[in-house]
Amino acid sequence: MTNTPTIGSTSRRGLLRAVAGAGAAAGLPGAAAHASGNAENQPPNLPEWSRTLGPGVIEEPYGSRSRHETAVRRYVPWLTPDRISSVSFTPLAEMHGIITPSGLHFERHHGGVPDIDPADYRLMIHGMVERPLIFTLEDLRRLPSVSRIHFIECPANGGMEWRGAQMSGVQYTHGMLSCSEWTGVLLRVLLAQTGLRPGASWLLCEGSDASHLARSVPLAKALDDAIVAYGQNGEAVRPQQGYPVRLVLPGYEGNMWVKWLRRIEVGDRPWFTRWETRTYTDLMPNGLSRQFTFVNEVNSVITYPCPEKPLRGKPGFVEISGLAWSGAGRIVRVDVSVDGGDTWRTAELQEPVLTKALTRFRIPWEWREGQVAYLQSRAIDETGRVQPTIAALRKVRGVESIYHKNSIHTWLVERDGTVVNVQIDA
Ligand SMILES: Nc1nc2c(c(=O)[nH]1)N[C@H]1C(S)=C(S)[C@@H](COP(=O)(O)O)O[C@H]1N2
Ligand SMILES: [Mo]
Repeated sequence: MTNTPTIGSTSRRGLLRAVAGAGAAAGLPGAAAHASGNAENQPPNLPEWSRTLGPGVIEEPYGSRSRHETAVRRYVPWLTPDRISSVSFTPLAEMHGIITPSGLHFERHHGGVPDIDPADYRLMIHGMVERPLIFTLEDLRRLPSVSRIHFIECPANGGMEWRGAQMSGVQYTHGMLSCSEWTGVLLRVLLAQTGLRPGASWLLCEGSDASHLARSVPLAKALDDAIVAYGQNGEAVRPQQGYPVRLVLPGYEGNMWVKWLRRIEVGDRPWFTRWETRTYTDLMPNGLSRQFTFVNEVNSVITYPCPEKPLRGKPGFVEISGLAWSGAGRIVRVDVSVDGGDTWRTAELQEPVLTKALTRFRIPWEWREGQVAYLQSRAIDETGRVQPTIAALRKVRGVESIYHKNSIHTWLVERDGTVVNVQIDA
């Protein structure tokens, strides 16, 4: 700060500052950059970090992000009280593109994270099969593999908002949502090895963590696109995501993606485990519970602007951006409204647009000084499903539910650019 830069004279600095000042008057982007940080490190000066040698490569065998990014975190202390039932949220407002970095993947553990030595790992497939088999991790890795990009969403995402807007950020309203490239063996390849006995129609998939989470999966899904995955974003699946092996059920609710997968039993009917009788059911207005809501239906949310990323009173050009997804297939269209759903414009979908994967959308907007806006996005998937309004969803589902809330979300942009979570009840 006090040392004078050796390159870039004071007079040249003065000149360029003046030009930048003119830019600010003309409303050029970047003109405001001088307002923050240490001016000594900013053009036309050579920054301090360019005048000494940085650390080399040997100190860090496994890379980490910039120390200036450590505020971007999934762990939310006030929402993660204990080990037995813990949860963390992906900070969606900070995400670029469609891939969730593995260190920011949301977590949901019912019995904590087991520490599994891959040498001890076994996957047993038994029940109504011709040849019961036990696979080691090596066995799995010898088999033909696939790498596919899919989202996983806990169906409790937004579950606190059935009666009204509560959470003050997209991390809390939608952050039990992540998207990774998963690598592994298609489950149908394993079932081809064990063979299936006549009448086989359901699978029980069980985890080896202390919760022994177990879910009944229709055989048709297992033979379609289910993956027994050992890879996540180019490396081994993370411990929190099921190391060494998890089940990937593209488009199906997150709780069925069994982590630390130990056992697959083939049968001819669902098992009605406590996870599918007591837990993951949807209480309907008539008092009955809907069971086996497998697919996460079409959904979307705007991630910029949002409560964590307000407009801070700076009027002008804004690229509205967000994420859309559907457990039923590809996203084909996303419409965006800035007036609470009175008028809509169609957003651009960013390539790649993949089936059962997060899809990023973008649309330009001019935010006028002091303009109050109600931002909404409405996604449509290739099966023709359209994201419902919260009022339409409540009409069918009531307000007693927790799971599978996929209604259109509203962010209120206030006159000063602050962004607030609200609901429009019509
Ligand atoms: N074995 C096991 N599998 C599990 C769970 C668990 O607690 N144990 N949690 C489930 C739930 S409720 C969800 S939403 C997802 C979360 O996956 P993630 O932690 O990789 O995000 O894993 C599912 N699979
Ligand atoms: Mo979940």
